[in-house]
Amino acid sequence: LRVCPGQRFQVADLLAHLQAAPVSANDVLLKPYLASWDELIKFLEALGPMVGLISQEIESKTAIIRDLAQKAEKEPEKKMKERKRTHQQSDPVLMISHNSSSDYSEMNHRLSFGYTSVRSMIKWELENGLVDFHKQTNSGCRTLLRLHRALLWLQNFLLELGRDTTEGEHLRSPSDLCKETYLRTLAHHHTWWVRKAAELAFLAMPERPYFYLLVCVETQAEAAVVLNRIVRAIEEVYERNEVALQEHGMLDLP
Ligand code: 1PW
Repeated sequence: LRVCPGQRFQVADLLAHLQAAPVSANDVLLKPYLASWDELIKFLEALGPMVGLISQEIESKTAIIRDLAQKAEKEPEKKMKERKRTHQQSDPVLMISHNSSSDYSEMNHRLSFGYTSVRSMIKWELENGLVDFHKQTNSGCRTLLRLHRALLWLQNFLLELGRDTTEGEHLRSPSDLCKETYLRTLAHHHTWWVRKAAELAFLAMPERPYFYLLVCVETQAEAAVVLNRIVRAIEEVYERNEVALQEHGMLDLP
């Protein structure tokens, strides 16, 4: 992946964050997940003032999860210290392993607390009664679900944009692809007014050459390679989150 000088959005950074997110067999680390969103927001902002305005909503969603994480940070540290103390008293073997900071069990303890990963967040919020299944709150879980739904739209859009059609075949405009994928995915979760605002934003979407510049390529074939790598990385993250949310009956949180 090429570096684009003087550009805020860097496709290599996006890919690095996306690839850093999957952890253990089925979990997603929240830090790189939210960092991926930071990069995706830069991408959206580059698409014009209307799209940028709408993507501010995404930014506020990432801020909600980061705030929750910050507030909960003290809590798990306290608990972990307690856990260490009890282990040290009862189990000399564990005591030794717990003294090494690179130890796996330490990492697993860390992973299972607070807002470290998607699954630890779900566990944490359920245990602390923070998830409301009947009315709207600002839980991390319902906020993640909003980001999750938006990610499916982005994944679909980038997939269509990266489709390398054989020569001579007509390439459809990003604006059309954006609208079509939006109606197929995220629009189902939006009110009439939000849908109209989104559709308005799509009208002002730039043409393909502009997208090529954004990901530092010159042809559709090159764009297809870059976009497919991004799409595959998004898919991995999306699938894991889909399963985690679904396992906890959280795909319809209000
Ligand atoms: C390329 C065209 C522009 C795309 C930019 C990103 C758009 C995706 C989000 C659109 C948000 C529009 C305004 C707010 C919508 C919220 O109602 C909705 N939020 C999301 C992220 O879908 C649901 O969140 P809520 O109201 O349940 O807190």
